[in-house]
Amino acid sequence: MRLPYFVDPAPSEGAVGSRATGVSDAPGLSLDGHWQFRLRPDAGDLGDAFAVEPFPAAPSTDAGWSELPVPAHWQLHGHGSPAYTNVSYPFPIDPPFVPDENPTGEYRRAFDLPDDWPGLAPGPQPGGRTLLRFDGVDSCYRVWLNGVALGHAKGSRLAHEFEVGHLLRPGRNTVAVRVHQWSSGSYLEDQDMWWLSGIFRSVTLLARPEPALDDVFVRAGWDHTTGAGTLAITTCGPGVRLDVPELGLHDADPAGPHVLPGTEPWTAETPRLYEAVLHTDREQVRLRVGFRTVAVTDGLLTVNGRPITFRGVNRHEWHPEHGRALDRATMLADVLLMKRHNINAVRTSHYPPHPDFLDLCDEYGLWVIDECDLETHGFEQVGWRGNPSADPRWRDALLDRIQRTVERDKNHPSVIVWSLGNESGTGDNLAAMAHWCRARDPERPVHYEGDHDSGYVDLYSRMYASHEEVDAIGRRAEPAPADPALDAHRRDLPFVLCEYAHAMGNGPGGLSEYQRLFERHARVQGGFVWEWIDHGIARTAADGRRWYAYGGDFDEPLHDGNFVADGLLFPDRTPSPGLLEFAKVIEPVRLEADPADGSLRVTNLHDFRSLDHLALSWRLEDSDGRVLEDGTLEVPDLAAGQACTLPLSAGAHGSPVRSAPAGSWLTVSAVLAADEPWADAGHEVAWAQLAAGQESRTGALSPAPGSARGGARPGVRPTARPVVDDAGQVRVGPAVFSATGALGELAGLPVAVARLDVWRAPTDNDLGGGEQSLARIWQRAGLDRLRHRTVSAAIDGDGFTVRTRVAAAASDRGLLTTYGWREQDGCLRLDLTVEPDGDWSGLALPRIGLQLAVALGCAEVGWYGLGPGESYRDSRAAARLGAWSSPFEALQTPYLMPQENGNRSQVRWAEFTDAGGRGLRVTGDPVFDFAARPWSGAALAAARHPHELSPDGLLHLSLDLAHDGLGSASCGPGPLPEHRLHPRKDQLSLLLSPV
Ligand code: IPT
Repeated sequence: MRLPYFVDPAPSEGAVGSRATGVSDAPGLSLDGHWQFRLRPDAGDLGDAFAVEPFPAAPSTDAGWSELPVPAHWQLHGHGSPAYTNVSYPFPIDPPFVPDENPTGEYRRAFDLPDDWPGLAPGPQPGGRTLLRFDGVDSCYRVWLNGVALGHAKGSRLAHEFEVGHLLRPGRNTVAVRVHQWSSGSYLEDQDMWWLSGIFRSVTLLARPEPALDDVFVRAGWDHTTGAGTLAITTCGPGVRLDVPELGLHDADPAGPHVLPGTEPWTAETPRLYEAVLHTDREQVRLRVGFRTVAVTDGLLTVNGRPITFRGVNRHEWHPEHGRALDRATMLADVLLMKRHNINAVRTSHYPPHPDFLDLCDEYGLWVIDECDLETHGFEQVGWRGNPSADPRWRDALLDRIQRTVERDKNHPSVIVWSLGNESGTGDNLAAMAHWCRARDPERPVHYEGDHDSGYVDLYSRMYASHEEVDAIGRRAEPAPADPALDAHRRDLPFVLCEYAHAMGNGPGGLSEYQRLFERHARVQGGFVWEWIDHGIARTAADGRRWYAYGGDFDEPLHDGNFVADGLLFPDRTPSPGLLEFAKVIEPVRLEADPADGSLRVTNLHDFRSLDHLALSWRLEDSDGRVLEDGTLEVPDLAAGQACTLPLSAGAHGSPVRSAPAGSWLTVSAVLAADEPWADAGHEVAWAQLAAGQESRTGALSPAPGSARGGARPGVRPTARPVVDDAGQVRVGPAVFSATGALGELAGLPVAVARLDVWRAPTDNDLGGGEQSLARIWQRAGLDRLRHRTVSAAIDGDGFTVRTRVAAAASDRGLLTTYGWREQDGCLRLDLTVEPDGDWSGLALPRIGLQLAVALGCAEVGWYGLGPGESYRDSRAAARLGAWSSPFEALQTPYLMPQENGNRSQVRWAEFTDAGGRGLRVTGDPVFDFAARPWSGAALAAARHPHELSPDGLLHLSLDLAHDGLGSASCGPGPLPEHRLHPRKDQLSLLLSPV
């Protein structure tokens, strides 16, 4: 029995061969807009009537019709609901079959063909074909024109064209499309993303003259030994001519090859494009040609003869309202955000993007690994039994997918690597895809991470490898595959991390350490952070607040929760702290100021570009952020990869580093000297800071004492001793304690909580790894449910000393805590000592600090320390020293799943004030970390979405000695050993005073 087309693994029927898209002057008609639509619950015997019968001009609601925009996903327009799974198929693994419950959307619309459409009107227009083009339909669809079935197709993110010229008539025509949510194609489209259906990219009618420039293949290389470009364009027939005016080519034979001395090469750093026109008597096609040669040479991936380093991201297409139906403005926003954050590469995980995105990558300059629309990850859950990658029945489908990818995108200079797909196990069909790729386009390497031994690929690729493993690979010391021939082949390949640093929630930590490995080992040619953007779906709460849904928010029976929210951008494209950290870590210029001799080391980390597009400036600020001195530095003439040292002397005062006042800080900044297409002059590309001044010998990034606003300084006034008042309360400076040591009032503010805390609301990374996760380990140790036992509370000379033992139920392990409270210069001083008691071996703490909750309607926070954004010990490169202020709410980072956030590090002092400017000041001796929230850590941990949190009237402060690292264990390694917070005897010293 013949399988229904949507179940048959065969790719498509009736569609013409795939081809590259160029900008043709032949007529086209967009069919985007409002279509009539109805959703049917299954794909059973539906018949052709909806497409064949004349249909009313307006949708007839009685038959279930309504309007739906094209392009769009029907689930985002009230028909059915989105569903999210990562690896699991949301239907039984029964290939190629899909359940009877198969939501099927029927689309139809009428359109009026322009009177002068070629082939229709009488007169001189030549005839030719007309193609009906679909740029993306999820997941399988059948097409009718004027009631005549044309064929069907699968491959959601791939283009298909159907020949319709013979069916068109003057005036009104109709087109109808039936789209099935589930098909055999769904087995090949198990990417980690929302299941969203429908016609989500454009539909266009394209006149194709005769002869037509239907497909062209531009090969534009660049010879780094001669500086000549080579241009050879394959076209579909004779009579095609080529103009590239800038290169002196007029009416040339496109086939060439044309050797063009003095051509400027295309690179992601210098995206030089040449306008070219191909023409026949009937058609002109505009192309933008970028000359570059990609090769794997001596074990390195090179472009134009030089090795490159990917500072990349994995990009899914996402918009919080439109899903994967992106407009050009959104694509441009992505490209600009990437360029402005020093990103130079994109892996189009895990399907070819909208074609406009690649045009933008060509234009603005991004290296692209263009990935085929293929993932069969769910078969892993059944031991890869039945995996289409290894089953001959699916070979045509897999080959069709890579062919449609390569054919569509082959003329983009930005595309330098083809990727066969993602997480599809391994098998002969993948190998066949690789062979086809190489035969069709020998000039681009082939990538596929799932080929662990790299037998049929040209790059050795791994995902989420630990720093240690990357280091071993960098040294070519990785374990060998069983087959020595494969080992020899793989050991000679360049290495990339196609995914690393899982940007889920707070994190990733450890980016700097990865970057150092990329710089240390030539073989390690960088990587692609997972991933670019959180795929949250915009929703509005009853109170009007906007929030972002993730898996489970649509009552899906099977889902993977917030694993879909793991990007460097929030869904509305606000950069997360992770993106700011990444931008800093991957700066293409490294500035390192040396306090010892007042010099600046400048390293040009570009792969191609000199520094002549940058301007260098410096600024000396005092500890209140006042600029004491500033100036510019001459930009050194450094070729890519070179470094030099500059003296930092400035102005009449000589070297700002050595002569500056104590507590001052120097910031050196590299900015764009002139406008670039992707950012204006003045945009900061790189910066460095260091402690200046006589007292700062180390230059370590920690604020020194000396701020005018720093409040108390030790030893200015004699200390007032604690007194016991009539009520038996102990008064210490601005504080009132109970006789048993509980702080009840501080600076006139009622205190609800003031005690040691070591817990944090688990981050996604703390939760990663299931039973092995840090959060589970901490929970098993009871760190989230510590009990406090007061051992003693006594006035002790100048101070009031409270000793407690802090421990969890059912455990004999504890923390001996001493709160040394005393008055100092009108402030309350706390020396908090913590000492582990019992067996803590192998256990790290989430944090150590004072939890302080006071009744203050906090409105504004100011501090001197690292900022302005949050920072953690293994994600702190982007934080700079300064005097910062922020509205209280803005200190919260709205991770889609609420979790620990907002920590400010290395803080000398902080002020928390209400609308009237009154409140609390905290000064560190020397420094502390803080987070300030309008809700408790427990409330933060319990909420599933940010809008569920409401202020409880208290200011909750975490005043911390330290935090555990963040790591990237939501998918990948946890914090590095040096970033773990193992308990040991430690002390935190703070001064608390009224503002
Ligand atoms: C990896 C996937 O390739 C990617 O699509 C995404 O799901 C990522 O994980 C996690 O967010 S695969 C995983 C088994 C490492």
